[in-house]
Formats: sequence, structure tokens, C-alpha cells
Amino acid sequence: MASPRAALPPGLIVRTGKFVWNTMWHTMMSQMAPRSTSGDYTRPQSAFRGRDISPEPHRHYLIVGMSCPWAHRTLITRALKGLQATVDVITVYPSTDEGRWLFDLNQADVPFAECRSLPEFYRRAQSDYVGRATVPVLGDRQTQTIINNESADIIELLNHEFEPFATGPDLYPEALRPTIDQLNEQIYATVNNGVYRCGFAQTQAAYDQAVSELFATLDQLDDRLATQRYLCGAALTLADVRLFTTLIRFDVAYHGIFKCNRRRIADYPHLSGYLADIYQLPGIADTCDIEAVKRDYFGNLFPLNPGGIVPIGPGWEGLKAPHGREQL
Ligand SMILES: N[C@@H](CCC(=O)N[C@@H](CS)C(=O)NCC(=O)O)C(=O)O
Repeated sequence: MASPRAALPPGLIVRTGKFVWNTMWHTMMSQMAPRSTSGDYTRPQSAFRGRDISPEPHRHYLIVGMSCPWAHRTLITRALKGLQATVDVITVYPSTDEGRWLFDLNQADVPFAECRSLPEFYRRAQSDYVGRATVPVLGDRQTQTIINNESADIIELLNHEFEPFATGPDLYPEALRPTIDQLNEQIYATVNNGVYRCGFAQTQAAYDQAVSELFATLDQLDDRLATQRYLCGAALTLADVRLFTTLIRFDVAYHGIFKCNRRRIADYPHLSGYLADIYQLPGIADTCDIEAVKRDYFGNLFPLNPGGIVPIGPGWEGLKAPHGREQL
């Protein structure tokens, strides 16, 4: 029989472990999530903000990762505008070890054929580029440039600049712009980016602030959606596209990994129906890869989930259930 080993004093193990882990955690978080002095997550600005488009079939492409809510905005807008045969899509995958997006080299039409990763691609498009290599990207095959890498701009460009080929409705109508812009501003700060502010907070105070703003807005939006089908009334707009991509990730990812857990979207009577309603619109379910969302958030945000274990639940059958919102 093996003789029992002398145990290390638990206090020492705990103190050493905490010191090592906290040092590592702050180092990794400062790379992944730049913070203000108060520990609040501060998202870097997008660098490519071009708006010059000459629409032609297959000239432009989007680079997207299926788990990314910002990239998802562009896929939905492309689907709602009927631009699938005009604007191409190239999908990238997160590398678990390298903290960057990778191309699938078997995909025939990667621009700059020999690029393996998105940072290489950004540098091929602009050799002195030093910022983050993020999705989505709107690129131009003809000029071999990145036109824009800010999802808020790209969805406006998809809405307007491809008119000769678009079949879908105007998602940013002139008359509704002030309302859409106002909603976008609040929803971006407290919901779209708000969930990241909860998950990437590096102090309790920063988390408390972000989480209370997040749920205050969700409560307000639930009330708003009690009497109208979409955020601006009977017709879906870009404000809905932007809210939807956060809501669909909420219960499966943000509620757990980002600690956005005062409530689930499933617990909100109107937001839950609204989510199902948009999910069931033609072309939308094809843009949603919920398993990729779970896999990438839980599997790749190492500092938030070092074991990389992906939870089993929750199910998302509710998205396919009747919602009755056509009556509104
Ligand atoms: N402001 C950008 C944000 C895009 C963004 O943060 N994308 C993430 C994926 S969800 C990304 O590609 N991150 C890679 C990195 O930061 O290195 C937008 O809305 O387009």
C-alpha cells in the first residue's frame, strides 16, 4: 500500500493559486478586453469605414464567424434584402489556441489565396494595419481592399447600396431614422455591447453597473413590444436586426458565460415571442448557428471559462414555437 504523502498546507495552495491565476487573468483580459481605469470594458473602434460601393454580382464579399453577433447582423441584412446571389459570404473559424480567426483553406474563393488567418488577411489588405482583425469584413475583390469592418455601417450599406439587385424592403426608412437611431444608441450601449460589459468587467462595480443597465433596457423593451410587433411598429427595421443577434445568444451563452443572469429572454413574455417571430421569418434560421455560438463562447473565451467545458443547455426549441405576434 502506498504511504500517504504529506499534504501541502491548503492556505498556501489557495494563496499561490489565486496570485498566479489573478496575474494571468488580468494579463489575458487586458489583451482580450481593453478596460477603462474603473474596470469597464472599452471596445476598440473599427478602422475601415469606407462607404463607396459599385454594386456588381459577386464583386463584394462578407467575412463572418457564425458565433459573432456583429457578423450575424450582416448575414441577416443580406438575407432580408435578398442579396444572397450578389454578395458572397466567406466563413472563418476561431482557433482555440491562437486567439484569432482562421480561414478554411478548402474554401475556394478566399481572397488573397495564401492567407491562413484573418490578421494576415488584414495586413494583405493594408500592410501597416495594427488593430484587431475582427469580423465582419466587407471586402471588394476588384480593388482588393477592405471597404468596411464596422457592422453598423455594413448593414446600412447592404440596405442601400445594392439596390439594383436587392429584393427586400428598406430596413432604414427615412421617416423612422430618428427613432431607429435613438433605439440603436441605447441598445448598443446597454444590450449589444452591454452583455460584453458584463462579461468582460474586471471589477465588481463595473459588472454591477453594466448588468443593471442591461436589464433596465430589456425590461423597457419588453414593455415596448407588448403592443407592437417590432421595435418601430409593424415593419422590421435595422434596429430589430441589431437587437435580435444579441437576444438569440442570450440564454445559450450570455446568461452563463457573461453572468447576465437576472433573467433569461425566455422569461420575458414579449421579448421571447419577438425573438421567435424574427427567427421564423424566411431566411433567418439559416443565418443562425446556435451550436457554434455555444461552442465558441464557452470553448474559446479561455479567461472566462478555462476548462473549456460547453454546457448542455438550455434547449432552444422555444424559437420554433408559435408566437402569435402576427396579430399585433
Ligand atoms: N465594432 C465591430 C466589432 C466586431 C467584433 O468585435 N468582432 C469580434 C467577434 S464577435 C472579433 O472578430 N474579435 C476578434 C478580435 O478582437 O481579435 C463591429 O460591430 O463590426
